[in-house]
Amino acid sequence: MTITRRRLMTLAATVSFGVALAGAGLPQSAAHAAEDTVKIGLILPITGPFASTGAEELAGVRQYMADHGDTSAGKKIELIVKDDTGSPNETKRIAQELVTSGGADVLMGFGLTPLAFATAPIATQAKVPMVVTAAATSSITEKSPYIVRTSFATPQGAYVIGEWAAKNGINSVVTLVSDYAPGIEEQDWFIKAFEKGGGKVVEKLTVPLKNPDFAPFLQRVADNKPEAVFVFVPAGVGAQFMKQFRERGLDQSGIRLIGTGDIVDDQILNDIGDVALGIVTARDYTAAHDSEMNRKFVKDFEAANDGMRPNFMAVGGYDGMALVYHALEKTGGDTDGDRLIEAMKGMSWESPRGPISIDPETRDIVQNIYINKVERKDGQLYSVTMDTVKDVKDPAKAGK
Ligand code: VNL
Repeated sequence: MTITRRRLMTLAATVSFGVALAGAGLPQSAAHAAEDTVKIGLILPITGPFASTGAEELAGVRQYMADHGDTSAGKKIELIVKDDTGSPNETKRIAQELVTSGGADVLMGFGLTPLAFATAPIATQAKVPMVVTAAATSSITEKSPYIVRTSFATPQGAYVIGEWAAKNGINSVVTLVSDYAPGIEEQDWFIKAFEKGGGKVVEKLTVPLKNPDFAPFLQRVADNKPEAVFVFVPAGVGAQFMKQFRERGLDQSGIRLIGTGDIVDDQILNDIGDVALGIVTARDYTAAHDSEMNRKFVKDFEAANDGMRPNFMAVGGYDGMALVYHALEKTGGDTDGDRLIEAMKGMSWESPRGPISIDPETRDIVQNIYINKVERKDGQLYSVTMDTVKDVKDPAKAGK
């Protein structure tokens, strides 16, 4: 925003208005309502090992603004984009700066779980809504009453694919997951559902998150000869995993590959190539989702981003913006943190992934989970939906 004379005068008026109101014992939020700009501090890993997630998220946010304009409830939406490089200390430092000198009304983004964990106390202290559009560990939403999530909770997909595997003739599984909170949670919730359905887990493998060499772990999988291997690696890392999977001949071993959608995320699926054919995963979004809204979303997104296909991270960002726009409409443009959070609770809307809502008790997302199989469609690889489990609440919060 360029500081115009008018803007300076508005700011001065707002400040004195706020002080006067505080003195009169009236709510401070009126001061927020007087601002004509809503600042959204979007913190993402734009560079570093998880830059693919930053790129998808940012493009998703921008697509929402391209579709809906840059105002909501008469307020101009100003996006402040910051790169945390995927380092939790950076995320926290940037968030602190944004809510103090930066004047951010909303914090958004958070590409990985540790980045969201690090920032939660800032949201609480500043009473600023923190819209988590990527990071997926279940407990994130419990770390601050100001957190609302528009991505997914890892147990949603893990539980659904665990049930699916047990029901579809898979009896023995080795789990292989990235060794950090969402990976361990995926492993645990997959096992819970799979064992409940009568399946047996023969070995649990955890792989370092940073610079992973999958070879020794894939050797363990080959030695165990399970009927399937359940895999979780974060978005963007699947291509490297699949390369080693093929190099070690696991694609010829008869061991099936199952997981949550992260392993075959839509940005990298075509690069992975035919070795991905037949992989079955569970996730809240696939670019192949069959709806008019999604077909338009994919077409516009690809056109705006040099052919990059939207993945589940893009849709998390898109819906993060949708949530803020809708909440502002409900508060009449009031940016008071408590009012915005109240407005977000229970909100439901149509997303490119289908119908979604924010659980008013947990502030987490409730959504369909799609069981998808990688197929070739019009010359490209897609995760094509075979089955839908409707309105899935995070099983970790639903007493499962
Ligand atoms: C997380 C979960 C990150 C799933 C991911 O990709 C992902 C997380 C960066 O919560 O850290 O695909």
